[in-house]
Amino acid sequence: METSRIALPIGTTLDRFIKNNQEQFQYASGELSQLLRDIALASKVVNREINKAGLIDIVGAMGSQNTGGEQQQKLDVLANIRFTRALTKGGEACALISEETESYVDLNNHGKYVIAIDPLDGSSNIDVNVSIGTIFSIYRRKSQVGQPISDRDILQRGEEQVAAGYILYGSSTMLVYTTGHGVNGFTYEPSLGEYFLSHPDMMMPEDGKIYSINEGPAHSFSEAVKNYLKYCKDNNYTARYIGSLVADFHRNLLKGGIYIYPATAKDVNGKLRLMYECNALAFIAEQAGGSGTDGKERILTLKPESLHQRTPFYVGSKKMVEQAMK
Ligand code: P6P
Repeated sequence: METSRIALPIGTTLDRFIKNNQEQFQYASGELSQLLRDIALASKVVNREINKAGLIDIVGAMGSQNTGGEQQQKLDVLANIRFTRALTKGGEACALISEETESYVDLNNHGKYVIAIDPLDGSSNIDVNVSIGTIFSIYRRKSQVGQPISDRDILQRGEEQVAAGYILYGSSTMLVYTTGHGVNGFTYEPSLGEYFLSHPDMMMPEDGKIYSINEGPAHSFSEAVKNYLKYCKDNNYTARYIGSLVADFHRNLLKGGIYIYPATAKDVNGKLRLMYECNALAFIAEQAGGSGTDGKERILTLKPESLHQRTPFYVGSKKMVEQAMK
């Protein structure tokens, strides 16, 4: 049961905001709050490493591959270590699903929450100094605390998320998250080591004129996608594609727009991952008045069959996603 929402002023610290948020939930006992703090702490460490990546030997590829056969960048692996360590020390998470690890990681059997995370998305942009991001989803475990983790804890639908967010390591570093009661954005002040509320109650414009898609493989797009792209061009929309999902999503959240990664000849189920990319951003989009689908269904209703499964992804302004679905 929620008590009355108190609108906190711009400049409120993330910690104060989380504490205030918790007080709205009569039975909240603080674990979710602590979990959000653990994620924020890890993001501060990753942010520091990203900002000096050019100066110390952590750019470039590891020479290894991740679960999807993609070249692991050194910062990918570092970010995964940082988040895994923060969540392990925090003790609130019982299991971690990560793009960087084949199976889920058992963390602490007494933790109440399951985290799905892409520690560093857009890693191909790291060496060219383009914005990159972390994406996370938080679920409540289904099994009893203390019991072994099972697939029913791990493979949950996006609509079961209790919280989701992203960190955008851009010209400024921002943390944007929702606990199902709206979306709020915090800007990081490195000299103080604090996130401050800068974008309260974020709402995605209902319509927009920006479309984000890699048209390289357009020859293999479905007729529906080709028709939608023609519609965008006939209506003089603007094409903006950074090649970093979090950066494209964040711009569309602020200005209105649609991001599409459809099925292609190379990625017949799309390239993006349901568990640790699409579910989180679809939850945020819906909380901000937008929508997220796989071209047919709401992303949040899709039943995951495996940890790293891919899905076509259409996310952004409600009217633009509806138009693309026609
Ligand atoms: P492409 C980055 O690898 C990523 O997962 C997203 O951040 C980005 O939007 C997309 O893939 C880029 O993929 O095929 O256009 O290079």
